[in-house]
Amino acid sequence: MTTKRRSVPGIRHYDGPAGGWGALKATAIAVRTQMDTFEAPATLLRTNQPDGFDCPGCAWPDKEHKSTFQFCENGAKAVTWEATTKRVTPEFLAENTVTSLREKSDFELEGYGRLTHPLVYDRESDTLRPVEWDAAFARIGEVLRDLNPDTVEFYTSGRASNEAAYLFQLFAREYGTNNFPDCSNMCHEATSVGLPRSIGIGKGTVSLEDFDNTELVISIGHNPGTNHPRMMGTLHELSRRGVPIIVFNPLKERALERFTDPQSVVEMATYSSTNIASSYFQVRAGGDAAALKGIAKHLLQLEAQRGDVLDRAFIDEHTRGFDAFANDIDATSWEAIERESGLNREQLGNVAEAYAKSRATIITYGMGITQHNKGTQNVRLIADLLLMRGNIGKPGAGICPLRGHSNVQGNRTVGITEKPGAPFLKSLKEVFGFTPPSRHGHDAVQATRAMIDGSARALICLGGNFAVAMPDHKRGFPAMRNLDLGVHIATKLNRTHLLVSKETFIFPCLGRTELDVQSTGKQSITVEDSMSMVHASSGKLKPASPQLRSEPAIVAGMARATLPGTRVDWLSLVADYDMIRDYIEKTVPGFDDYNLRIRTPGGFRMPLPPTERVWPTPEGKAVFSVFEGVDENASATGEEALRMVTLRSHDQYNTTIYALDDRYRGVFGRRDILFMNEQDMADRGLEHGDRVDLRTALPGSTLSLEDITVVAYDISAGTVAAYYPEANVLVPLDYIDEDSGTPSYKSVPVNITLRSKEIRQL
Ligand SMILES: Nc1nc2c(c(=O)[nH]1)N[C@H]1C(S)=C(S)[C@@H](COP(=O)(O)OP(=O)(O)OC[C@H]3O[C@@H](n4cnc5c(=O)[nH]c(N)nc54)[C@H](O)[C@@H]3O)O[C@H]1N2
Ligand SMILES: Nc1nc2c(c(=O)[nH]1)N[C@H]1C(S)=C(S)[C@@H](COP(=O)(O)OP(=O)(O)OC[C@H]3O[C@@H](n4cnc5c(=O)[nH]c(N)nc54)[C@H](O)[C@@H]3O)O[C@H]1N2
Ligand SMILES: [Mo]
Repeated sequence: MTTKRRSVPGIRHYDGPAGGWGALKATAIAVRTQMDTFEAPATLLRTNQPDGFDCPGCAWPDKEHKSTFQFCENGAKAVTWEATTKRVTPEFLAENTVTSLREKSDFELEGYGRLTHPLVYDRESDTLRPVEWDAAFARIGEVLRDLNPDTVEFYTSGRASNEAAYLFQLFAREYGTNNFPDCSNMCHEATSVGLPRSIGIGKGTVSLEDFDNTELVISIGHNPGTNHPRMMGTLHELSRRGVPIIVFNPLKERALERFTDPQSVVEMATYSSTNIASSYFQVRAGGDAAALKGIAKHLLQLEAQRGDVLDRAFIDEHTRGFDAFANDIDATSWEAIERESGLNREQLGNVAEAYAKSRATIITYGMGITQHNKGTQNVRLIADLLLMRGNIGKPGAGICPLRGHSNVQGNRTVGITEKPGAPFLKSLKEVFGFTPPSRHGHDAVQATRAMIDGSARALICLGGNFAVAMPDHKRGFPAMRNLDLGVHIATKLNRTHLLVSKETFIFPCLGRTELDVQSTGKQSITVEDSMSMVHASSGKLKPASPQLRSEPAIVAGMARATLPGTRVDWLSLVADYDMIRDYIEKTVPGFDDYNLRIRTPGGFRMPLPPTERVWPTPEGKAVFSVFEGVDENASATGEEALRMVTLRSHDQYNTTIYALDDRYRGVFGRRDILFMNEQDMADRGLEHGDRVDLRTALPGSTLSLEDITVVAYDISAGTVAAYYPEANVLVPLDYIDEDSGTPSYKSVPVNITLRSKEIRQL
């Protein structure tokens, strides 16, 4: 539909491909505004090189970590953001009260630059003041010793290294709790819960080589042009080889349509681009289960006609539960599938035909699948579809969850989990000599609930921006301020730090790009990427301030001050990270010869039994699931409700806002946007540029977001989209996937009311 539109400030149609010269220009701007231009080229060249540091941007792997510099605009932004020359000095903090800083936007807060000193909140002056490291540790120890360990929450954001995360869990478990809310709980928890039930392990099964051998990629609910830009090189190559790429996404995302590879001299020189998606299906938000069931249904019908579509031998030998799965698919009506997915039978049939033809298929997925109240079941349906044709454990095929933070998968591997298994606890006890608690702890939603009801008294954060990343700020923010103690290990100031508790400490830490020297010399840390490759990372830059300490050193400092009778030799561990890795090797399976193997370029792969068709499920087989019906759980109030998804812009890293543009979606200098389908707008009498209020359309909810501007966009009918974290105020805390606890950030029913026809001037 093309109606003539009013002009709205900051909104321009973006016609070009993704990538290309625009990406180079954006990188140059990031470097110019953040970094010492003298150091920038050398730093960027060390990203993801064998002797360099792991890019803090995303968890997409690198080809053997040996290739020459892989250009990635958003990787470069992540690096320049950390390697910025801007500083939050004690003078600055003396002049700006915490109350006044809370008035600033998230964008401004992080924009002040790197933290330089350990800080304590001084209530009298309402400022953050420098404090001596040891005095801070001693006070934290005193407070923690007085608290019941189960009233303390230990939050991890997925940028922490394996070494830091391992020490963090060791500290908390020796102290006495399994309260480990972590960013994974808001992200791929549905994968961590769903995949073990289906294939026995909560990780993806594909490697980069599988992409070289695949015949079909189905990409569901992720936006790689922004969030995993190095994946675009892979998709670009596949498309040029003629491998079909079928996309399911409610929004037309430019990078999934057309991409100019900045590594391609010819494309850059000729301003040409490559089409990425061979077919693009604008599924309704939350309609993926219906779509997947539609594909499975057509596949079963083809099998009935032809008999050669299912991999019968694989199903018989390697799986359980196929009949129940197939019966449910048979019983699901096309009418329900079409209604819920927003796609028709013919479209889904075409996907099934392409799938039936491919001898090796990969399905990739992201937050569009997991952040729903049937997220775990969505993940399992993807596995089911792959199992139908034996697409797990053979070259060129498999399941590929696109992880979030660069080491979120590694954090989980080394023990950041609120539900530790008995073997892990047993080995901790054997190796360290203390008895770790076995009662389950809190995940992110449970931790926030405990903070709200007052039963949690302290929050210790290894990175991240917990309060802002979580749903329902209206209840979450005051809960933070009600705590006895808040401790934040961070590189930059953010809103969670400023929601000061009775006592608050902020500890500035080294980032990935910086040199980490301990008493035995230079240290490397290790990380695990989305494809289970573990490798070393070593920063080279001079630290942002002489006061900075490494994350392992800070965790060890707190542990020593809290646990007078500790069984762990914290000082030796911090002196030489090889020793931390030796302990990881002794207590976590899969790290044999850890220190040796990370010294080979490219590192090593963690064990992935399903790739060899070994299924560590209780049944010893891969297990089909049954997704009852096709619907999300939500029963929206009101006929008119639309389903809101919350999105990342191109210029943001989670709650870190690099700049206010979202170039591929045609938004410049603002974020107060509601993307809307033109028919949905017309049905409600709304025009491009109208200002509206949103209300969460769930029974009993009073959540609202005021004054957001409607922008006509190519988005599926019934779906609207707004930016994260601004729209988190509309997400109820209890609106979660019950299986995994993941908040349903991608399917919040909302009602829209017109606020003003006047166009907001920027
Ligand atoms: N530059 C940059 N890189 C990042 C991040 C960042 O913020 N910035 N964040 C990191 C983290 S922690 C993560 S988890 C990943 C996130 O990476 P993604 O999974 O790509 O995350 P989102 O931006 O939330 O985008 C989800 C995509 O899903 C689509 N979508 C929404 N709802 C649905 C649905 O119901 N069905 C389908 N099929 N699609 C849907 C949206 O239109 C959008 O294109 O990226 C990581 N990398
Ligand atoms: N509505 C909505 N909400 C969401 C999502 C969504 O799609 N929609 N996505 C969810 C997802 S997938 C995730 S992963 C979470 C993200 O939640 P978090 O991981 O908690 O948030 P980040 O924004 O990544 O954290 C940014 C902060 O990390 C600190 N930091 C940066 N680098 C380092 C470092 O090297 N070390 C340390 N110690 N600190 C560092 C900086 O102080 C910075 O302010 O948000 C979730 N929230
Ligand atoms: Mo994430």
